[in-house]
Amino acid sequence: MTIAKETSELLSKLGVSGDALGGGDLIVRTPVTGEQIAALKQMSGAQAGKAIGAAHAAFQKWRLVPGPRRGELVRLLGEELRAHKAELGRLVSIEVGKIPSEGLGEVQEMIDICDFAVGLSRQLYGLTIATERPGHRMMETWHPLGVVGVISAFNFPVAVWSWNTALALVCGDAVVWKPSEKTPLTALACAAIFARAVERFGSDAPEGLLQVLIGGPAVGEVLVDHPKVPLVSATGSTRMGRAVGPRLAKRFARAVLELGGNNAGIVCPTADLDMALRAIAFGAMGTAGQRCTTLRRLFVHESVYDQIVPRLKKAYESVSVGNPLESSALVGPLVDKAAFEGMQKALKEAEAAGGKVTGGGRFESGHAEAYYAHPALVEMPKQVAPVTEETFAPILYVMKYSDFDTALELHNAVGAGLSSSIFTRDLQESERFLGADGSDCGIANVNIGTSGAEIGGAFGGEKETGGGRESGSDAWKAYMRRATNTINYSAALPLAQGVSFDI
Ligand code: UN1
Repeated sequence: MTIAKETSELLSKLGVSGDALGGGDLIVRTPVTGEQIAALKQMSGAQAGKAIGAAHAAFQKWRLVPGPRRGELVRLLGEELRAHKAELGRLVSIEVGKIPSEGLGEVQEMIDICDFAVGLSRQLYGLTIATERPGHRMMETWHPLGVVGVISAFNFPVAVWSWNTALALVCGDAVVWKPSEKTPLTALACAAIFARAVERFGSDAPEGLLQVLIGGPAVGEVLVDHPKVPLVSATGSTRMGRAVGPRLAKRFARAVLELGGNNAGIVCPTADLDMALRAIAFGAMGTAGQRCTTLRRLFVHESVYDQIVPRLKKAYESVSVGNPLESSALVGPLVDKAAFEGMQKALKEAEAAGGKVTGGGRFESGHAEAYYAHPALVEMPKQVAPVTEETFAPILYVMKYSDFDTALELHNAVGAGLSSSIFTRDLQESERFLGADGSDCGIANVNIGTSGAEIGGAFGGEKETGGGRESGSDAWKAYMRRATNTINYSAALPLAQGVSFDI
């Protein structure tokens, strides 16, 4: 069976009709072979505006449904995802090129956030605050915010949508989703799965709670500029964030930005090297280096450099690259030709700057339009470009250090600030790394790689990563508006701060 045929069968099982997959000019290709698997019709700006209007109408009803009842819809969504995990996971593998366990892992991440959000639907807590006035009570209330715009990237095409959507729904919001042009099919599948949850939920789920905008930057711009969208959560490159952030600021809309990462690890003298090796291999080569949390820079102490780097090189030379649908390879394809060319350009620059490259060449898959690369390990004499920039491909730059403070300084000396890790059994080093003058990233780990975060924590980073937080902890607060309420139940009207104003 061709991949195109399998794709349309999977989609039909998930509830997307074959008619939706043809007749348009948005060509969807699988990176696995490069072949076309769909040609979707794109939405016009006017259609996008209409969809946002429909979501806003749905929001006005949904905000009045009690939180725990809203949680029931997300519980059903989680059930549907459990029931369709295999099909959706496979579709992620086809559309992104992820190996099967990572395709399934992404759906598991969706299930996990649904579970989290169901619990949250009964815990949208506000504070009761001590008031300085007698006969008064002060509290805060969290209310639904409005239509939440979600802009997602190709590399986690469904999990990132679910982080935002599960929270937005229990918070009483509607969602308008602009998926990456590279991965619209998994978005259509999610919309069909969601529609089934809505159907089971019953009539108090208003029509139009989720809208999907299929198209390019033009429809994304309608979403970003629309006055009825008070929050846009956007995941993608720092370049995209630079375009989106100021437009949102201009109309005082909220932004949750999750942008580039240039994540680093430090391997200290006391590190468990076997553990570090495995964590580094997954962090740097997993998902073919196409996670925003991928490990891209490694600082290794001079006393262990010759023990771990040769082993790492061996792992790079022997790692299996190949078709994720037909083999048990650990590294699948890059998303497209541009990604492969970006990788080659960075490797050339690194070599020119004195880097010694292991791997990095094209893996011949037998498909001229598919771009597989052998992951590259580059020993660099120092941290200069291209090490300081994120290249969305499996390149790990390794640098030797002798002094912990210098390593920490270099660790933080890049634009992005998403994820970081240290491998050590020395308490002082680990605590320093986690401390106020340690890692400057939104995620800082000890004896764990940079990627593969659980949904329970807030996900996001500082500096050019954009500062947004999605997923767990109290990230939900961005999806609601807070009202501070002061209630006077006395017969007097005392003014705060001792002010008198007697008329
Ligand atoms: C992303 O690459 O945009 O921590 C998200 C991780 C995953 C999410 C990555 N849980 O690697």
